[in-house]
Amino acid sequence: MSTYTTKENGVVPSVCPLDCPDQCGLLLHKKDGKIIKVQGDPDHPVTQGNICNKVRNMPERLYDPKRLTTPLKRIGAKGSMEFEPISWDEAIDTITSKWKELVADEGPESILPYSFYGNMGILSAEGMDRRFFHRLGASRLDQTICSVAGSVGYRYTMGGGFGIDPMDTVHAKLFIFWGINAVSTNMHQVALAQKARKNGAKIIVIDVHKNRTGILADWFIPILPGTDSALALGIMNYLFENNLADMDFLKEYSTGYEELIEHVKQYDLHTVAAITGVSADDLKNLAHEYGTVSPSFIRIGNGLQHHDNGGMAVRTIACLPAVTGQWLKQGGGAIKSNSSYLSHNTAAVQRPDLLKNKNTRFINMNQIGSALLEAEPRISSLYVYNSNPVVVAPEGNKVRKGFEREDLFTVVHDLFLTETAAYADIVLPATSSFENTDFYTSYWHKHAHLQEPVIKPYGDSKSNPDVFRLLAEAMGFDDQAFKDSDEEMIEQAFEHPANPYVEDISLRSLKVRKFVKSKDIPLFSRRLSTPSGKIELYSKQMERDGYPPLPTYIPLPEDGEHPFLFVPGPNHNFLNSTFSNNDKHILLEKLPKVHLNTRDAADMGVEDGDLVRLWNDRGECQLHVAVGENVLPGVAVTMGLWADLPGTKQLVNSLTPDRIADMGGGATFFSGRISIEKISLGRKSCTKAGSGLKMMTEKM
Ligand SMILES: Nc1nc2c(c(=O)[nH]1)N[C@H]1C(S)=C(S)[C@@H](COP(=O)(O)OP(=O)(O)OC[C@H]3O[C@@H](n4cnc5c(=O)[nH]c(N)nc54)[C@H](O)[C@@H]3O)O[C@H]1N2
Ligand SMILES: Nc1nc2c(c(=O)[nH]1)N[C@H]1C(S)=C(S)[C@@H](COP(=O)(O)OP(=O)(O)OC[C@H]3O[C@@H](n4cnc5c(=O)[nH]c(N)nc54)[C@H](O)[C@@H]3O)O[C@H]1N2
Ligand code: SF4
Ligand SMILES: [Mo]
Repeated sequence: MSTYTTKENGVVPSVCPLDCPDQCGLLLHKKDGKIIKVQGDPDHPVTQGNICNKVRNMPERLYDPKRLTTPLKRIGAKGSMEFEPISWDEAIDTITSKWKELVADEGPESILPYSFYGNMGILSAEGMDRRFFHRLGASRLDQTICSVAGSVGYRYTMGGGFGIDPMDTVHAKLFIFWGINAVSTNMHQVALAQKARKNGAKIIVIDVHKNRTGILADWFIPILPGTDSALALGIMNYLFENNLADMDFLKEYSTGYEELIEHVKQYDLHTVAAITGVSADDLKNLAHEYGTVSPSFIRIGNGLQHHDNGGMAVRTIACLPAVTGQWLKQGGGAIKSNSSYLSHNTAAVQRPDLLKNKNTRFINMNQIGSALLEAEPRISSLYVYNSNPVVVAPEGNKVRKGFEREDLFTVVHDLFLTETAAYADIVLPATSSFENTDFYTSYWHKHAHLQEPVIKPYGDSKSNPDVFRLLAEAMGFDDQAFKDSDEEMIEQAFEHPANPYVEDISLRSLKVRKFVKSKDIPLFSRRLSTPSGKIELYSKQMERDGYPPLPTYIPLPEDGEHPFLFVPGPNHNFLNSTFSNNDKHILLEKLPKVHLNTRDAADMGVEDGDLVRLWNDRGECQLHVAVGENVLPGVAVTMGLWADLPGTKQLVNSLTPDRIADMGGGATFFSGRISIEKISLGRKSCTKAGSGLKMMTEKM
């Protein structure tokens, strides 16, 4: 147990636990045993004392009266939010009795964990939980909801989550934010770009929506959703045609450039303009700048890979810095994710060896609705933690129908009675990250952080690892794996000779230094982790896996006869659905809106503020319109994963497809089509939505 818990007052270092690339160093100010203020840690080498508004407001979330303090059992219908408090003993006994029965009657695969990174702590998100479910033999969850398609596409090209050190990007003279709303989702990368801009750098944003990031760009390039591969291929073609490619770099560090040169000839300016909506002139200017300004840096976002062709889109963009030889320039290159630098010993932490049946099925988390309704053999129990699938998963109506199943035994472990918890048979209260021991590894900058408990557990809440220790004991699992302490697990994580980048990181170094950087080994001083050891412009592995071996534009599939492509992304003041239950954050976001082009709005006879119905074969939503030039005609954009408040229909995932992307089983949130029609004048409906909001927050 840490010394921190004994200090009632003072300032304690910490780290932001949220699923955000920046992973800020924090200082927690304590008074009388409570956190009263959250501040950025000025000592953190990357985040340097700046944090976002969401986390500055964290004390409100920590001490929100709606926070769960005790286990609950359902006493009303599923979804009715009627629960009564029970003890931990009763909760654990109810869960494990049911699971023992299920294991005997239906086999352990009838039980499914459902989790993501509501808390990015490795022990909280992929530690004792994995050990437990491996030992139990439960169905495995394929964790595909976030970035997997792009990660697989990037890995084919670059060998893993390896980009440049973000601190080097201050040296770039050209920044391209490509499919990333970085002002909201990676604010310190924007700070670095602004710094570079003072030294003459130019910022280009390529996006389907001119949001906060588009607004700060020197040049905003609107693109039609799902067409980024074509744009990148058009740039490559221009670079080769105009002798702007770095042939020396390509010869030395890549495979297949000769094939690539021939292949991209089909992507001439006019063909690409017709596909992407980017004019031939703009494409030419963009390609010319990319070919002549150096160092240039591309920050590849998650948005552009939430498409059926998202893996290939990232794979294609990842080829660009090779064509211009940018990887060898300080500040040149790209970042998709830097997670591989800090990869730890997952086998030691997660213990896959405890799983006896190596053929245990996987359930793709993007298809949880279908899985609950159709999987054979059926899923009879679900254990949800670190995630809120009823709001965040696609095909939301199917998801809710699945959760309503009377014969499904559902447990939800969370800090709040979320929309998902509303369907639980047993709800368990979770500690916040500041109440736990854990470690964190950023997927953007290259630092690992230690979290030690800063405050006592809130009410009777427990951390994820502690709940799994209790469940293991009650199931009669007496393996040493369940007796390891949190600190022992952190030690095991960094016993990892396979990754030289984490050589300096250990429990001890983290305790002494708060945050420890991965080793600075230049990426191109070693073989890349691709089969050839080089950047694979031509990938034999992709060919073997059934993909075109060269980067290729593959259009989005049909999705019904609906006129709009629907892009429902995250917003500034929530983090996925986290904070969507906080009045301050809701007020900052005002209302969920759908952004439409002026021309489309005029065609439909709708005006700014009007309430419209968005619908397709999967479901419907009712949102207020924001009219303008922020999106291209034929595109409809919403922001934020809002809860469905009484009197509203604003769950955007009611409309999103659960089709699986081209790579890694990824999500296709942004590849759905919708129709839109006017309902009534805005003002009246606005009031209605507002009062619904109040009702909901009072109820929760
Ligand atoms: N404030 C805030 N920060 C967050 C989050 C949050 O909810 N709120 N969520 C966190 C999580 S889990 C993640 S994964 C990241 C996500 O953060 P980002 O990587 O920024 O991803 P998104 O915001 O989903 O999408 C980025 C942009 O892609 C655009 N886009 C959509 N389709 C296309 C396309 O086909 N082509 C192009 N060029 N652009 C397209 C969208 O309009 C959006 O502006 O942010 C993390 N940080
Ligand atoms: N339409 C649409 N849908 C999307 C996206 C999109 O852009 N558009 N983005 C997708 C992406 S990129 C992602 S990553 C997913 C994210 O989806 P989720 O992972 O479900 O993220 P959150 O909605 O933030 O929910 C996290 C939950 O974990 C809880 N939690 C936090 N800490 C702990 C803890 O220590 N223990 C336990 N037991 N619980 C904890 C929080 O209270 C919260 O309820 O959403 C996806 N859904
Ligand atoms: S959400 Fe992101 S920007 Fe905000 S404090 Fe956490 S890591 Fe930093
Ligand atoms: Mo994500």
